[in-house]
Amino acid sequence: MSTKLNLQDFIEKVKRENPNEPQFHQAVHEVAEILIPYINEHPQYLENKVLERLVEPERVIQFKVTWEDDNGEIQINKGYRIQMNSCIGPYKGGLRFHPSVNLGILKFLAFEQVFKNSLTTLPMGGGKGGSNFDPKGKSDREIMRFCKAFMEELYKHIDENTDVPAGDIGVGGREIGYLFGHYKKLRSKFTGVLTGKGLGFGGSLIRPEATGYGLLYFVECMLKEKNESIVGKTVSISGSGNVSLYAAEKCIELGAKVLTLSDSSGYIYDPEGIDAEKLKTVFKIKLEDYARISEYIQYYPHATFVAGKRPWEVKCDIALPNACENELDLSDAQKLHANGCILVAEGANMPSTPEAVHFFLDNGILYGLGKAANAGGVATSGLEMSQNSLRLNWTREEVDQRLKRIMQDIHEQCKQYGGSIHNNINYYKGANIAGFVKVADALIAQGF
Ligand code: NDP
Ligand code: 2IT
Repeated sequence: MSTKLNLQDFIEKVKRENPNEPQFHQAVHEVAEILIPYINEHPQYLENKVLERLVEPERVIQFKVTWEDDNGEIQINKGYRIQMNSCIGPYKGGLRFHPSVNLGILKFLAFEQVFKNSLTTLPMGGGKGGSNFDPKGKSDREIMRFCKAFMEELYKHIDENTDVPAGDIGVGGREIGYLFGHYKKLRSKFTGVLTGKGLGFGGSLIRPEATGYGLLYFVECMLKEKNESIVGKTVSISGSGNVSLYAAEKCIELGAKVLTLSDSSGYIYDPEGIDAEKLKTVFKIKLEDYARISEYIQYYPHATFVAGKRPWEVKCDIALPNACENELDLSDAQKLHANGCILVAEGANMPSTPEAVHFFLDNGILYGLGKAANAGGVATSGLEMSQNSLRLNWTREEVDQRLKRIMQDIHEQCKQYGGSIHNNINYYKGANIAGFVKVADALIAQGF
C-alpha cells in the first residue's frame, strides 16, 4: 500500500530538487493541486509514482550558440531543448527566442506541453526549447545567422520521429524557414522535422492561424454551454503576435468587437473596435515593419495608446490573455470582474497568476486555461506532421474542420473530467485530469 501524496510535501520536494525555477514550480503546483486528490483515489497512479515521474524531464539539452552580428562582433547565447516526455509520441513543442528564456521557463512550458498535447487526441509527447537571444532590433541577416548557429547544435537531437520543434514567442515563419534550411543542409534530408514551415516546403494551411482560431473555437464551445453567443461581445486581447492577431481575426469574423491589443510597451484601445480593415494595418505594422503596436494610433488617431499598462482595465465581456506568462494578476482579475467580464480564455501559456485563476473559479467567471484553450496551435502542428508523413497537403477547409473538431473534443474531455464549479464547467480540473490520464496510462503500460 503506497503512502498518499501530500500537496505541500510534493511541492517542497520539487522546489528542493529544482531550485531557482519559480515558473516551473508554479506550473507543477497548478497541476498537482488538481491531480493529487485524483491520484490518491487511483492506486495505480500512486503505486507507479506517475506524478513524480512526470515532473522529471526525460532529457535536458543545453548548448552554446555563437554567432556574428552585423558589426562583425562575436555574440554568445544559451540554447536549450527540454525533452520532457515521449510516452505518447515524439517530443513536440515550440522554440522561444526571448531574453527572459532560462531553464526554469522552458521546463514550465515543456511540462504544460505534455498535458496539452495529450488533450489534442494526437500522438505527440511534450518538449520545449529556445534561447535567451533577443530578436528585437536584429537585422534579417542576424536572425538568419543566429538560427543557423542554433541549429548547428540542435540538429543532433531532433528528427521527424524523435523531436519536432515549432515556433513560440520570437519564432515565427521566418525563423522556422531558416532553421529548416539549415537542418536540411546538415542532414541532407528533407523531412518534417519542424512544424510551422512555409506552405511551399511542407507547411500546413491554417498552421499560422491555428492557435488564435482554435482559441475562438474553444470560446464558442464555452459560450454555447451557457446558451450564449459571441456575436456582439466586446473582447480585450493582450499581445500583438501570432496568437493575438489570428485570435482578433477570428473574433471579427464571428461578429465580436475587439477593443485592445498590446505589446510589452503598453496597449492600444480602440473604442470603435478593431475591424477587418484596421486589422490589416496591424498585420502590416507587426509582420512587415516589425514595429511596435503604438504605431496603430498614427493610422487611427481616435484610438489611444496606454504606455506601460496591460489592457485588463478596459471594460469587456471577454478577456483573451495572449502574450506571456503571469501577465494577468489578482488585481487585473478583480478589475475584469467588476467591469462585467464573463469569460477568460488563455491563448498564452500560464498567463494568469494562481491567485487570478482561483478568483475566476470562485467568482463564476468562465475560465478556459491555456492547456485546453490554446491547444489548437500544436494540434495543427500535429496535422502538419500527418500531412508530411502522408506526403499530401490537405485543403484549408479540411485542416480548419479538423482543428474545429479537435477543439470541440478537448471541450468534451474537460466536461467529462471537470465536473462543475459555480454552475460552470470546471475546465481547470477537467483539462488537467484528462490530459494526465492518457499519459499516465501509457507510462504505466510501458514500464519504468
Ligand atoms: P509572438 O512572439 O508572436 O508574440 C508575442 C507577443 O507577446 C508580442 O506582442 C510581445 O510583445 C508580447 N510579449 C512577450 N513578452 C511579453 C512580456 N514580458 N510582457 C508583455 N508582452 C509580452 O508570440 P506568440 O503569439 O506565438 O505567443 C504568445 C503566447 O502564446 C506565448 O505565451 C506562447 O507560449 C503562447 N502560445 C503560442 C503558440 C503558437 O503557436 N505560437 C501556441 C500556444 C501558445 P513584444 O513584441 O513587445 O515583446
Ligand atoms: O505552446 C505551444 O503549444 C506552442 N508554442 C506550439 C507548439 C507546436 O509544436 O506547434
